[in-house]
Amino acid sequence: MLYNAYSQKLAGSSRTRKEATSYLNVMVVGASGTGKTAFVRTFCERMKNQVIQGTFKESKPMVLKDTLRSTDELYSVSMHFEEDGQRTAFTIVDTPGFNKGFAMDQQLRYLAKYIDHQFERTLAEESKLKRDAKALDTHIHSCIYFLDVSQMIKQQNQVQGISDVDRYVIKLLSSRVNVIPVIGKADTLTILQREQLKRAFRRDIFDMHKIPLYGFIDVEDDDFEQDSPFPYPPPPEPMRNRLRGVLGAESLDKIIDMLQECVDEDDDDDARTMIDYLESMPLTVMSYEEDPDTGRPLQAPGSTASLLAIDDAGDDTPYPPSSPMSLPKRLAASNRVRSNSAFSKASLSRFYPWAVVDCCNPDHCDFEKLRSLLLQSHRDMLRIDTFERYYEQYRTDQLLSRKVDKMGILKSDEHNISLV
Ligand SMILES: Nc1nc2c(ncn2[C@@H]2O[C@H](COP(=O)(O)OP(=O)(O)O)[C@@H](O)[C@H]2O)c(=O)[nH]1
Ligand SMILES: [Mg+2]
Repeated sequence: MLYNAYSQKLAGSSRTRKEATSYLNVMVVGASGTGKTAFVRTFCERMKNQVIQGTFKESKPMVLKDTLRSTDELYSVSMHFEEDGQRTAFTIVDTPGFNKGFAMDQQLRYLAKYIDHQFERTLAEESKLKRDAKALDTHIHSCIYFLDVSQMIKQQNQVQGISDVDRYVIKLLSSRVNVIPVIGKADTLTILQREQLKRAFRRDIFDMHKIPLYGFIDVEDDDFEQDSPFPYPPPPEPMRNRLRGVLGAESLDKIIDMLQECVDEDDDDDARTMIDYLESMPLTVMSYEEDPDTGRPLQAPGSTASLLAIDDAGDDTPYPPSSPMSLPKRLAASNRVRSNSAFSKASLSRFYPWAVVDCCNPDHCDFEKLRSLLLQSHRDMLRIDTFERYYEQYRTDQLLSRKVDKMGILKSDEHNISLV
């Protein structure tokens, strides 16, 4: 084990004050227009009050301060913050959206190289006689993959499985990094559509293609039915708070069964955390609506108190759909809905004539779930997995290929000598 993140027990209690910072690097990938950059901006906006002063750094100036633009090159935003006594040095890397065809292959190769390059830095550091105890952990611990929902919802609103492109990319990335798939722009989807998309995705990934993304465990078929003296499968058993089959993928049910055993027998917290994730994956997220002039989160005018005053004043004059209403007036109208709801302190929102949807409200989408997954519940698992699974694999491959190269050189030297 190496420096910084690895020289201590990754999630151990033996940290000294100086070593208490954990590194977490996350990359955002997916097709163009799926909401990646808007998500990065929303994430940064959400975290800004927790960021330790002076630690917020963008690799490209103005990416967060300007209005939303299309992403033409990879950039990162880094910050240090503290949550529940845990200090995290967090970096989020945004990438250009995929184009179709030849360019996509090039983009993918570039991403794979970028991820490998971080492993190479560790390998080079490990090989030094005198290692740098302060070397940073730059591994990409997780890739948040934005599914191309436009390719999953076909005519007549029929939900299909994931697109070939998404499947191809997720498979490729899963050989290098922990892929966490998400569905962006959740505000544009009904509850039924979200459920259908989730089920279709799980069926494709877990049952049909068995792609080893984050949380996937290749559970051997225990052939219960074949061993059973009864000709029929057992009746569906209740699993935690749901029935078998609800998630839409048999293999996923089996993985959860196995994890549940770990919870029941060993009170395994990691298994419990993983079940919580698997039961709601792919998570749904959305991003705040921007002020078109400044790029800042759009806010309904007035405070909650004044909005309540509007309600109290009984100002509920109905606006005919065609009546021209200024943006502030429309927002105020939307906010009347909000002021009556339990979640009245929304600030990262999208405003519709019938409702205000809030990125951070768990009833509206899984944004907060994803945030706490990354920064708290799964943070150490992601780091350990990256090191023990992906880095070790990279290291073994590299050392083997170097050995083969060396043998090739020796062989050609022998050949040259015999020619002399
Ligand atoms: N309705 C809705 N639109 C969004 C959301 N996130 C992004 N958008 C819009 O989708 C378009 C593409 O977003 P962008 O973040 O640039 O996508 P990227 O190419 O994946 O980075 C922009 O017009 C955004 O305003 C969202 O959560 N809901
Ligand atoms: Mg973008």
